[in-house]
Amino acid sequence: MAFKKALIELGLEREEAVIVSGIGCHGKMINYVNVNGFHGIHGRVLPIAQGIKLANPKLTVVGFAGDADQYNEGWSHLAHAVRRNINMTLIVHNNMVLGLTTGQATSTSQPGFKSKSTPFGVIPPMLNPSAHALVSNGTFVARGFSGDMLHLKSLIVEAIKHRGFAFIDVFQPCVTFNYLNTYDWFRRRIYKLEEEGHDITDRQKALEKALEWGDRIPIGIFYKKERPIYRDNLPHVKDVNLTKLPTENIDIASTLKEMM
Ligand SMILES: Cc1ncc(C[n+]2csc(CCOP(=O)(O)OP(=O)(O)O)c2C)c(N)n1
Ligand SMILES: [Mg+2]
Repeated sequence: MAFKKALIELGLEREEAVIVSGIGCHGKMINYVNVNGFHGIHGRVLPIAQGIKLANPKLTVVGFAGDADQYNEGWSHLAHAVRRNINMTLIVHNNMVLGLTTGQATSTSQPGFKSKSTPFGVIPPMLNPSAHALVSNGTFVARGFSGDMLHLKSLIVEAIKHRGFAFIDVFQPCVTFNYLNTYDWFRRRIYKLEEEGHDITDRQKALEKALEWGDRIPIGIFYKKERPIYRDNLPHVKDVNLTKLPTENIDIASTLKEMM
């Protein structure tokens, strides 16, 4: 709903947006929003979404991934997408559990979380995606909560408007399998960065805030910075829509032969 409201607020027409999802409960986004969609494979939302944006820069591209999807299988893609700074948005539905496969632990599950895959409780510490995006030179790093839909909508609007790679980690409690990190659990801890005068241009402070976890957990924009997008440094294709290039005179027979 937050995403739909963001699209309406931005006045984007259906054919101007493409969403890409991975595999998991979150992957159903493709079926819930009536824009162009590509249901990808597990962990590979970013390669697909970045490819679409590189091929056709006119499109607004938004990737939707799950926490296992992006922070387990797709973890390394995140750092490289963040530093590459292709102009797109990634929204991660972080329910801190593998939902679709019925309740195993992910890399953002809390230590001690007992699940089918961790009967004695999760042993290692959690990964911190927002801090990871900040140290990987992210230009837009934010965190939202699905229990505050209008706040989340405003984050999505700002993310899509940002010229560069925008990343939003969204706490989206799984009411079926995550008995620890529930809506109530988050509501008791969450506070908004903008209500405490956080300076979104201060990277050190952003990192300090991103590392905060326990009785108080911040949501909002941690950090925002303008930096040339990937395409700006490719003068020969900077303003070219690759999907419009002629293909009639290209002979790929020799390339195909190499692969035989
Ligand atoms: C390559 C590959 N490995 C494993 C799976 C099995 N699988 C299906 S969904 C899923 C992850 C679901 O967890 P998450 O990404 O957190 O999404 P959620 O269901 O919680 O939204 C996995 C591992 C798969 N489909 N493909
Ligand atoms: Mg999940």
